[in-house]
Amino acid sequence: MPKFTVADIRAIHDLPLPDLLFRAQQFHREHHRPNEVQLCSLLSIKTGGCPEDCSYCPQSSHYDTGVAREKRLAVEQVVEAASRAKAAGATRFCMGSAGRGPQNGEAFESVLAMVRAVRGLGMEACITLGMLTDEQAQLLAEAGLTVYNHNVDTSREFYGNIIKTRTYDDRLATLARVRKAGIKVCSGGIIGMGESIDDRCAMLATLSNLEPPPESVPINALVAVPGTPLADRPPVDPLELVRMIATARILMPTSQVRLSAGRSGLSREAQILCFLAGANSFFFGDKLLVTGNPDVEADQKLLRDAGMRPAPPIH
Ligand code: SAM
Ligand code: DTB
Ligand code: SF4
Repeated sequence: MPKFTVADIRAIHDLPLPDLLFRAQQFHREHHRPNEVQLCSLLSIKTGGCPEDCSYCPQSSHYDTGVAREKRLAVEQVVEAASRAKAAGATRFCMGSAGRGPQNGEAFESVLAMVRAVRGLGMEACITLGMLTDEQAQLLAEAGLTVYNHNVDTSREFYGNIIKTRTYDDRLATLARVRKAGIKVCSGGIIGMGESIDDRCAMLATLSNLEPPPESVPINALVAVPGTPLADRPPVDPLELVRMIATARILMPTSQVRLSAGRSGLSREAQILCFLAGANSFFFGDKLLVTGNPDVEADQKLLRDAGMRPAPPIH
């Protein structure tokens, strides 16, 4: 028996917004510090030329988006970026690599060295490399990886409309391997791709019924990139993002819920509603993987004006 059915989740999601926010706040205040947000820094360690066909992704080689294929960064470049991020207040460093999954050999050794180096700086290390084998998950665990990001992205039913080169079960199998290796799980999804509200609730059902649920749940609003099949999707209504975050907070009270891609299109007020709804982290820095993010100065001012502060490192 699943803990939550899609109908249970839909009933929460559709509550009057004041009731939804109040319930989310109750869970949020019980398990988290409501005036703190964790600052995460994101770096693309290998950009572009990806063989997968994810319809939202500017890095897929199936679409002409102007994102060039680049060489993998050197370990020193990653250390430099992580040190800068740490000095600016980030406590988690997230590395993203375009591709279906990592190749064994020199490239994977270099990724392991990046993980060790980030951990050596005293930061949480997160990485997203696509599908993993058991052995790769084990090696990442041994290198000290804190958490692996692998999003389910949407509902099982809608998934085939967005990605044809792999299945929902492939995604779940990698998440199970990560768990088995003893690495924490970061998994969430994207709204604004043309999915229904029931698809969003079904995605939250998949995540919240995992045992245990992911420790970290990124909620992305689609960044519609010219050249991708989703280029013409209208922007997400910020109140729909607020509902999604609040529902995730209620279903997964102890997880970090992350306000991820799509902040550039949000007003300061909408972002503060997301924090009230239970988001307790965002990406800090002028760039996501290849698209833009709000300026660091603007984010610092937002936190100051709201009387909020960056969360200290968790040990
Ligand atoms: N290749 C790896 C994979 O697919 O697992 C890792 C990199 S991929 C860019 C990581 C996640 O970023 C995707 O699963 C998706 O949820 C999110 N993402 C990518 N492009 C996006 C976009 N245009 N808007 C919002 N989220 C996006
Ligand atoms: C996640 O859920 N969002 C981040 C991270 N995990 C790797 C990626 C967002 C990418 C946004 C579009 C881009 O810049 O490529
Ligand atoms: Fe490749 Fe990941 Fe982009 Fe999909 S989301 S095209 S797997 S980089």
